[in-house]
Amino acid sequence: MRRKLAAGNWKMNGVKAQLAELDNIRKTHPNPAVDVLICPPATLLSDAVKTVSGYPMMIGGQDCHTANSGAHTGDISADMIKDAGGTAVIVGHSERREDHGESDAQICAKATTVMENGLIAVVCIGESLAQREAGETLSVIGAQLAGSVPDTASAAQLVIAYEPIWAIGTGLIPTLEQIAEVHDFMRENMIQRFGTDTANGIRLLYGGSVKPGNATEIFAVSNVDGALVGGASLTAADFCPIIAAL
Ligand code: G2H
Repeated sequence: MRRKLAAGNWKMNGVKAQLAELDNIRKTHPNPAVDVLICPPATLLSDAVKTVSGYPMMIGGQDCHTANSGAHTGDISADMIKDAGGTAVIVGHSERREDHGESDAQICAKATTVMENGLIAVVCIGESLAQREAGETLSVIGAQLAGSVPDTASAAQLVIAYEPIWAIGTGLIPTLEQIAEVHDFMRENMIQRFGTDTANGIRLLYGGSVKPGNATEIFAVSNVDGALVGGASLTAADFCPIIAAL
């Protein structure tokens, strides 16, 4: 049985004062049956790990390099995230794909490094509005899964987040039927590639404008095992009801 996962992606938001909200999330974490992951900016990783120490919450990175160390100014490695106490890393978020031109092959290499370090890779995929309107959604998702998910993936170390680009931070969300179509497709794709046992253990998250007001209906969709939440993960007041909805 897959454990539900509520993952928060703080993006480039938060200085030390933001740790008070992490503490509030820790204190009011409403559902011990749900795994909770918060990915703060790298500057807060160590402090965030200390804040949740002893509590059933995970802290993770938002990106990493493909290498564990080296001459890569400004980058951070999976090894460093692990050393700081992180247990997961988001890779391939559409903002990384767009802002930094990351390709599926690079994302696959990053996910591989994350897994080799014993961490969970949260691999993000999703179509643009133009691709959806052109009827290309499932072919885009299929190509991104093939290109971004390593062959070495295991159920324990792989989470896939479906984040339609046009739903990110916009307040727009796909219809429940559209979410179901993509999530069912992703599950079947994973079954074809990794077999039923592994595929049925991989958690598939929906991401893009998840809020307390829409979480319950999204989480009722087949093959939705949780959410990757941006803006609404920044406060306990928003994030805890989302956790509770799982
Ligand atoms: C999608 C999501 C978090 P938001 O990027 O990954 O952000 O919930 O703000 O749309």
